[in-house]
Amino acid sequence: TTDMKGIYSALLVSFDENGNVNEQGTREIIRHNIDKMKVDGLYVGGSTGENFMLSTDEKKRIFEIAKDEAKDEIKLIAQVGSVNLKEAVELAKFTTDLGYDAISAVTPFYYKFDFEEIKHYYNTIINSVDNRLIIYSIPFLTGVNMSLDQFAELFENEKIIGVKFTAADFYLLERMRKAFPNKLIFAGFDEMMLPATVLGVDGAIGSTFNVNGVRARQIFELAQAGKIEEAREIQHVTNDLITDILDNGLYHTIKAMLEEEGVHAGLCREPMKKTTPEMAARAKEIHKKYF
Ligand code: NGF
Repeated sequence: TTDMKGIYSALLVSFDENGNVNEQGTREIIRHNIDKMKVDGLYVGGSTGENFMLSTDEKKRIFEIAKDEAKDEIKLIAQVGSVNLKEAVELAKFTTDLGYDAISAVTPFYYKFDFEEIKHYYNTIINSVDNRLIIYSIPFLTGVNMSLDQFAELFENEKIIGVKFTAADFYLLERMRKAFPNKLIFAGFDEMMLPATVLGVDGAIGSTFNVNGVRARQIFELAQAGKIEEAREIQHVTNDLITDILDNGLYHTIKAMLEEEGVHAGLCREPMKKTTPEMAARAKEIHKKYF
């Protein structure tokens, strides 16, 4: 599992005026992440990829584009989770055949699934393929909170190698680090990367790394080297940036900032709104302020 450690951008997808995937724009976002942000990998099909608003065919096409553009230059993780378990299994097989280094799956959401159902979901997905799985835990969007004991039960399956931990519960994070020294833990909140790194995460997966990947790596590496004050200074600048981004609209603003760099990151998918001229103008100011 050590091969999977590092900094991953949660990949954005470029959509055109009609809400269709813009393949060329998406390829440019991928190249920008590899060539300029110097990420170790991409997390494809996550929240940032607007995945839960897409059809199965669209998801497959994006997985294909990412693999075709990145080849073996970086690591690729495919988020295949879906409340439609048959779709999740189909995508797990599809991305494993494409050569994805690992798959990931969000906890099943919307219905109040009990833990036995959640466990069945994960084991069904990963036991259908010859691959490894990273749990995607994001309680603030899914409403699913799992305990230390429940994570331990999921981790009994050796093919479940880690978790993307998008939560601010640092007590649980510390307990997980101690309990599972050999599982991979990825920090999911970019604004809390420094404390998460101090607690020993193996890497981070973030939306803002699509534009702020260089600072993100600095925070991660400085903190790992024990240079906490230097790391804190960069986290401060980063969080000024993230506050401005969140205030103007998360994915819209990151996409509009990428446009400032000549990357055709495009629009968001409905029901998300189209980026307004005001939002684009503000994104331009934010870009100028931090880069
Ligand atoms: O965008 C979200 C959810 N979370 C991302 C990150 O966890 C990636 C995080 O970077 C992710 O969840 C995914 O794409 O699957 C935040 O955007 C960032 O910390 C700003 O709050 O809202």
